[in-house]
Amino acid sequence: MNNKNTMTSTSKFMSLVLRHNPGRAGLALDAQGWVSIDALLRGAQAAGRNISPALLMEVVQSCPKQRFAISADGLRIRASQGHSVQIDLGLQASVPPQRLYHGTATRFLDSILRTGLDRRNRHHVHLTDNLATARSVGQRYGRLVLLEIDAARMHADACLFYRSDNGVWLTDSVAPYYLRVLAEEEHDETHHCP
Ligand code: HQG
Repeated sequence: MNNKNTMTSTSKFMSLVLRHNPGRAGLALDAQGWVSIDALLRGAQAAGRNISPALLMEVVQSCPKQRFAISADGLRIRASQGHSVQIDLGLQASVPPQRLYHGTATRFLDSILRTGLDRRNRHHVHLTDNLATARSVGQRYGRLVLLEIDAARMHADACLFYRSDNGVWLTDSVAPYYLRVLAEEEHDETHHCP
């Protein structure tokens, strides 16, 4: 069992390489974002990081968000979502739940309500069906504001949704008229009517 700091810093390094900067470990991702695990471990070593196969497997398996996926043959790895480099995860469009959520910071709110949610540096706007996840995502950037997205209406309007392997809902953008700011008393899942 590796210690928590080692696990967190390894996970961050793997996210950096597999989502944003494969060159950091001298790698190129294939068109679907996969890279050989051996090459990743060698590249990490060359970049001054000692990641053993056991540490890599522990990071993959214990990640609460299941950020990484291993190929069926066990030889390759990729990030399940969150990329800024151009790859095609090969996701099929899916029917979203009626409502989805996005947590963000109050300082972004004016801009979001004016122009909608856009994907910024990532491939997609990230949404969740889970208020607790939306809360923790939004809190990373400052004072939390929770947005509810009328996903049923977007779907009826032919907007496409994808669900990543680790359960994140992805879409290209969300126009302001599909958004509603949740009042603070709606922030708690247990008080929220379906
Ligand atoms: C905001 C984590 C102003 C948006 C999570 C967000 C997620 C706007 C920030 C994943 C805007 C982008 C992604 C607009 C969007 N004006 N601000 N028009 N449109 N924004 O980190 O969704 O831990 O790229 O609200 O679980 O926060 O990395 O996206 O605050 O799934 O695995 O611009 O990251 O996963 O921030 O988080 P991000 P996100 P991991």
